[in-house]
Parts: sequence; C-alpha cells; structure tokens
Amino acid sequence: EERATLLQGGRVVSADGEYDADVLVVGERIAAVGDVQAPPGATVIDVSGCRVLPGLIDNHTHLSMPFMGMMSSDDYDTGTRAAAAGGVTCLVDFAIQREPDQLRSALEEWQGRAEGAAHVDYGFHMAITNANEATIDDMQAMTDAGVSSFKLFMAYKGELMTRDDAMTACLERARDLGALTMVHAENGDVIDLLVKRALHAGQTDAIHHALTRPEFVEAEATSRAARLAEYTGASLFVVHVTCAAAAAEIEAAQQRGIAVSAETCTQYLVNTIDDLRRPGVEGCHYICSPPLRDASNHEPLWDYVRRGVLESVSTDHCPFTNEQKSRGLHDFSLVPNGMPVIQHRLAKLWDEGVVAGRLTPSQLVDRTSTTIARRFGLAGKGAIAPGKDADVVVFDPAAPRDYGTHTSFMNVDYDVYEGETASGSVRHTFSRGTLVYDRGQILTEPGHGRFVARSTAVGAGVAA
Ligand code: DUC
Ligand code: ZN
Ligand code: ZN
Ligand code: ZN
Repeated sequence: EERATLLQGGRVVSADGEYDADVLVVGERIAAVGDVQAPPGATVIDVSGCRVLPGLIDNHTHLSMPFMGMMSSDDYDTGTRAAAAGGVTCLVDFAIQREPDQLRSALEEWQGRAEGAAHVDYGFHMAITNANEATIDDMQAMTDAGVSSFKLFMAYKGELMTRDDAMTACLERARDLGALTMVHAENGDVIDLLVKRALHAGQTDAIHHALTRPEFVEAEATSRAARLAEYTGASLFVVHVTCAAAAAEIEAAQQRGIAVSAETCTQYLVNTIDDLRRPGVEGCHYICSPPLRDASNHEPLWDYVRRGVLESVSTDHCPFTNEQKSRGLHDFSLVPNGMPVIQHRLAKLWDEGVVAGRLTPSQLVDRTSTTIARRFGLAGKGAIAPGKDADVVVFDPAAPRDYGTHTSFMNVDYDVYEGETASGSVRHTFSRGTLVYDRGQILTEPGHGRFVARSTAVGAGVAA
C-alpha cells in the first residue's frame, strides 16, 4: 500500500498558467491534478491560499567545492537542507576534474560526497579543467553515467581555466555525444593582468574585485564562446550572465541561429556592485565571479529573463564563512569567490519578480524549474502532472519570513539579506512524495536525496 497525500484547495502554477486544483501524490509520483477526492487513508493537507509549484531546480551550485585553497562551507547535508527550505527539490552541482586525475575519479569523488548526505535529488555537471586526450576520451563515460553536461572555465587562470584550443576540442566531443557544454565566460588573461596592476597600486579592498573584472571581459568571452560553438556546431550554455553587454552577445548569437542558451542568477538581479563597498568582511560577502554589477543592468536583465534570452535563473550558491572570507581582508584576490544564496531564490524572485510586476508566477516557474528540467535532461522533474516525480512546493504568499542567520539552513555565519523580510514563504517542500521541509523544520534524514541520471540530446537548439 503506497502512502497518499492530497494537497487540497491550492492554486497550481505551471509554466503555462495557473489554475485552482488539488494535487494527489501517491508514493513517489503525482497521481492526479484537478478536482480530486481523497482516497481512503490519504493524508489531506489544506493548502488554500497557497500556490502549489513544481519543486525548483537549482542548476548551478557548488557544495563542498575545493576552491582557492578552501572548501565551500555547505556540504550535501546542510546545502540540501537549505535548498529544501527554499523550495528546491533538485540541484545539479559541479563535479570538478582535479589534475592529474581523469573525469571518472572526479565523478566518484563527488558521488561519494553526496551519497547518503543529500535531502533532495541531485545530479552533476562535469567541469573539465585539464582537457588532454585522455580527458576527451573519458567524456563518453560521463554521458553514459547520466552526467550529460560539461563545464569549462574561461577564467581562474592557474586553477580552473581552459584555453581556447582545449575548449574547441571539448566542444567537438560534446557535440558528438549530444551533450551540452557550459561555460564560465570571463577573459581570464585580462583579469589576471588587471588584478596584478590593482594590487601593485595598493588597491586591495573588496570593490577592486569587481573593478578588475569589468563587463567587457564577460562580454568578450561570451562572444568568443558563441563563435566557437558556431564553428564546432556544439550546443552552448552560458552560466551566470551578469550584465546587459553579455546578454546582448547571447541574443545576437541566437539570432544568427547558433545553439546558445544561458542563465542568470538571483544575486545579479537584486544586488549591485555597491554591496562590495560595505566595510570590512561584509564587502567580502559579496565577492563572486563574475562580479555584481551596476544597478543599471537590473531592468535589462529582467527583460532578458522575461523574453527567455536568459532562459533560467539559478544561484551559483558557493558559500564561505566569515573566517574564510576574512583571508582576503587586505587583498581582495585572496577572498574565496561565491555567495550563499541557495535558500533565497524563490522568495527573492517572488518579491522582486512577481510582486514587483516583472514576472508572472508562471514565468517564475518556467525559469526556475520547467525550462531547466527540459534543457538539462531531467525528464521526471519540472512540472506538476500525473506521472512526474512528486517534487512539490507549497508557497504561502501571505506568510512573511525574515531573512537572516536565525532562519537560514546554510552553513554560513552571516546572511547577505540579513534584516530584510520576504513577503511570502515556503510552507512545505515534498521530494518524491516525502515531506522534507515543513514550516521551518527539516523532517528527512540525510540520504533521502538520490542521484538523478540525466539524458543527452535535450540541450540542442535555442529555447522555444
Ligand atoms: N564563481 C564564484 O563566485 N564562485 C564559484 C565559482 C565561480 O565561478
Ligand atoms: Zn562560474
Ligand atoms: Zn553581510
Ligand atoms: Zn559557479
């Protein structure tokens, strides 16, 4: 006998529209959507006044990431608790090849970190940092294992950066495998030069992190990656687009018929470069790459999101504690890059998107769940429909919730939105039919979340 739960009286939000409907969950799947009678023995939950959304997917996270000599501070236990509290039921994290190892050992290493620890489902992208011949040969083992997307860094010279020759070879192999190639698009050589000059001139404060990574270095790398995708015929996905200049390069490529798609992240829609001017370690909280931009980018970015040029919004969640961030208090180049945001995307996009009149609830669902599932081969996720995984979020738009360390599940000792209050909040998060998060509490044991193998050949083409 499978456990049944009826979510009664809510308003379902799908990528295509909104409608009043009950949602019946049986076992791990959605069994029915509509005017549904509770089967005998079912648990009935009154969700009137709430929106019922497909669980959000975070396609860009860095849990337990070894980076800049440190390890990001959320592991798969704490990071997926925070995810569930923020309405996220699936994340796709980056496994990273570490020299001199091959892709298989990186995948094993990341599988080992996640297995038995996660509270929601997860997949992996494979970041290639050393694209030699053996690496290229190993790419098929990844797609066979359900890792159907690769990531290349065009920045972080000396640690992660891939040069254009290797990038071209990777794009060709990914094309042949039907896999998507993701790029962190910033010109690493120019950044390296500007950082050296700034430090030489004694410009060591957090703000100089942003000033040494100007918009053109992102726009240039974006354009270069799009040209290499055009030349190779590969499908490209540009991660964390921060500014209108880079988004314009993506739109131009799409208009030439090149298979280039892209995301932005929550913080680029709501934070600005001025956050880096906060005093002391607080300024360091906002150091991420590419950097936060001038506020003049916000409305153009929202418009690109609305029009689907930027087809999805993820987080690039990459948390570091005050102690870790403090390493760079007197030299911005030593601050580990990344912001803790995995828990905040839905609440922020609801207020700054939906309440502010910039996005419809359906567009929010599409950009944070449905389109990500389609683009990245997560066939069971991204929609509330019979047969899909019962990854369901009940969001109460009339239940305010404070941001801050007192409500955060993230393993960081500050919150970038401390002191602010969201107008609505997640009431329940179900992962494959199991209630993971219930009004401030995590109910599952680590290990409820499972690895999801993703399919290839879904990344091709520009978003409809
Ligand atoms: N940018 C960040 O801010 N953190 C992790 C890696 C990256 O590209
Ligand atoms: Zn990146
Ligand atoms: Zn702060
Ligand atoms: Zn990232």
